[in-house]
Amino acid sequence: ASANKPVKPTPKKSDPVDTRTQPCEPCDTLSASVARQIRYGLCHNEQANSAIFDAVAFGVKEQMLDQWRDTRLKDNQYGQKQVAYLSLEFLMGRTLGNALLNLDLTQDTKKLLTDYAVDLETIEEFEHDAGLGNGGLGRLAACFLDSCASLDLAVTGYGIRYQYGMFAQKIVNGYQVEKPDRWLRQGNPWEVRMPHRIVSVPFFGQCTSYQDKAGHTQHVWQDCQYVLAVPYDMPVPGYRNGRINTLRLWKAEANDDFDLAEFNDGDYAEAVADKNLAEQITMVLYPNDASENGKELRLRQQYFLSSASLQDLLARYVAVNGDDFSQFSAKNAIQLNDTHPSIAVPELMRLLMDVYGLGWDNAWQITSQCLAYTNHTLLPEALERWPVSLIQHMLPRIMQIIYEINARFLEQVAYKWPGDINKLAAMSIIEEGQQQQVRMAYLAIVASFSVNGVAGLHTQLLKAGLFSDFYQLWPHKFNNRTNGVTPRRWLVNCNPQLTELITRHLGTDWIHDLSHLTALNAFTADKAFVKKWAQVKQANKQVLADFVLEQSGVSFDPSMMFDVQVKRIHEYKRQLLNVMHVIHLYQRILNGDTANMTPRCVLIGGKAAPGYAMAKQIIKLINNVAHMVNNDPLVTPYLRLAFLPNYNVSAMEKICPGTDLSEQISTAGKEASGTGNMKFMMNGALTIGTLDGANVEMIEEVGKEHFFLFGLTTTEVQQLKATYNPQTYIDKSPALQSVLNMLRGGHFNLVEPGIFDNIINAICDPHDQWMLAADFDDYCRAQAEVCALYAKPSQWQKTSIRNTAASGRFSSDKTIEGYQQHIWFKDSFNPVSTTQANYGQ
Ligand code: B1H
Repeated sequence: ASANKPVKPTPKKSDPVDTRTQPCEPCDTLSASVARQIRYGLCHNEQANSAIFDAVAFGVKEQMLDQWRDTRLKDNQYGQKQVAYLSLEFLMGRTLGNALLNLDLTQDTKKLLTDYAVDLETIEEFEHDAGLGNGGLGRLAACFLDSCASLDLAVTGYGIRYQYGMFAQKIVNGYQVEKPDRWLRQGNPWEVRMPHRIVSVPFFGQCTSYQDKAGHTQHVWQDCQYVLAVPYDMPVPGYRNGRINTLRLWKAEANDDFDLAEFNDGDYAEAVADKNLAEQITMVLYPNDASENGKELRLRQQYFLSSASLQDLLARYVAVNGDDFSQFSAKNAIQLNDTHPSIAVPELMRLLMDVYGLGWDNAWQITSQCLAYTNHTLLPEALERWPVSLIQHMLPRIMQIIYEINARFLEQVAYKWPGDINKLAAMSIIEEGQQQQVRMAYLAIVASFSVNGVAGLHTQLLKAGLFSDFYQLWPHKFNNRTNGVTPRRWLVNCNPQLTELITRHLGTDWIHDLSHLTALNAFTADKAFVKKWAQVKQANKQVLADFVLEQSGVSFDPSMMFDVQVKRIHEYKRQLLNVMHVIHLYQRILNGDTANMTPRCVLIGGKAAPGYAMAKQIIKLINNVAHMVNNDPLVTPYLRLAFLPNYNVSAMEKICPGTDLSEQISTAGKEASGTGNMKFMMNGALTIGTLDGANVEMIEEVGKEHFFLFGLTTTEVQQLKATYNPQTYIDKSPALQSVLNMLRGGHFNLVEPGIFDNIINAICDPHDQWMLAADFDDYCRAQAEVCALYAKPSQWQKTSIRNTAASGRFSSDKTIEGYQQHIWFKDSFNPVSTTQANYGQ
């Protein structure tokens, strides 16, 4: 079989019957839909709450179908540019609450559920999180989908329908244990299988070429194995605007090309069973928040997603426009969420040339005018490289195209820097060495018209560091788009009480335009408002305390300060610094030094990549420290510590409304943006943090007097690196000495000697990139300021109001407006001049 089987443009068919005008039973109300689902959809008489959830979800989906189809029909006319957001991750969480909010069906649902004697909150708990992502990057994609639909943009998310999402985390004897997440076991009421849009993705085989009649060299990729890509669509409703966008998730299935030889040998069953290999491609999400280097199956996933999505886009274009591609880049933009789908670069070239018959120059012009690349990390270990030999073997035609892209690109480099051989080596898409590798970020930059970072500081560092050569060559490609989060999920839906309070004073405009929240500043002078604000926080803290007790067995007292750090466990995020501070407080309490100490409950949650030993040890340390702290009745009036197992999207919906203090304490220059920081701020938490990622811009918005800033700056971290000596900091800090002594003495691991040696050594190692010792004292100083302010409740509450008021810039609506104006629709907008900010380096 050849990968370039000609695909005939589907002729435009005029439907003989417009099914929408055909008579059918009315489904004009949600309660009618739900009643019908219960009667005819479920086919059993179970009235269990899980069955009610299914009926409601199917009913809500039914309510969306007309608008969903209308959106598609409209978009297929290409009245506005279509955007495809390609991402290996969409961390959607639950759908029901958010869909009801956006469709304005929450009240109807509450009302109809009284007939079934159950409330909405109970029903919602029966929905399994769609955990198709690791952390910030995947959740960002989900927030973007909500904002795009709410801004009435024709944006389609393309991802993978993993059968197993992010693993479930159990804690056994303080250690993380991973359990598979079979999120589809109960079925997924939101998805619709779209068998008429199946495409076929080639793997393996080899390349040959021949001269065609016109004397052009034609390439054929042949003897490949094909895997079917079956789309499952999920609806993405905009906020009360009638638009329903689509998240299209691909599932891998075997095709029916049975191996005849095996069949004739009588091994029919074996031949069929073999086909399971194809289906492995979409079996499991890789649970690493820094890339999984060199895993063959991961590359298969990346190519599978890229090829299927591009084939889908091209087929849709051709169905409307025929095979004249001159308008393709005017009508399509493709956003690459990090390099994970960057194999789309050569794949788009391949499809345009080998399937649709375009020449190189034409194909390159189109490709480089529609692709845009977002970088999410500066960490070297997360920069993707694939061995040339692996791509050569799995995707031979793709490797050919990458070589050609590189050859043409290096000509431009030679032209810009004549005679500079080092530049050629430094910028080449192919990295030389023992094993040749393809640098996926360079491939993405070369082919994209836009390269963006995800916060001001991050973008500045990309331009000055990692991508500086490319920035010199193509400064116009580089731009910043600071991340954001959707205020629908992260304020309105997760914090109804605060929403009600805000709306009572500001009306509802802020839900569309979060900058209106600045009007809250005026209410810091209104005593009754401040009091109400405090009451809402108190109620949310009670909800969070109940949740923590249920999940971790630790009892939190809502009269104490709630200090929270939830995110993936990673050394650069410095959960360890947090624990060291907890140990410091613990020692102070044991020493009777409790004057000026504000009682606090510390909550830490997050998953460690299963292969990341140090991160797993840090989880164990948190749990062991928690054990000592929580079981000492002299300590618990001042301090409690809980590790929350299985942190995920729906947990965060309970956590951020009930948090007083948000911990954003990464080593400066390491966290590209952060988005949890924004969710906490929106819900009125104060932040203790470093000058890193989007914290920098949060400080710009709220003012540094309303933020607990500490630690080295990025420049200081860089300068200190060569001469860093933790011992000098330890010598200067009695507090740090005591913490290290207690750890060394085995106080937290009396029955498991030695288990924390690694951690202790890391802190004292001159190679400690995360510089915990250097920042420890200043962190404790900032924490003392936190205590002092918390002891003045009305000041604290006013600062809390100011934080929510200043969070408008971090709505993903704002972020998406930026993508729209400066990337996707660049030509149709006047360039807005921006002044260079200095991000506190
Ligand atoms: C972020 C990742 C990431 N950056 C590799 N990079 C992955 C890298 O599966 N992999 O191989 C998965 C994820 N994730 C995060 O993106 C940043 O650390 C955050 O700072 C940022 O807020 C978020 C969204 O931009």
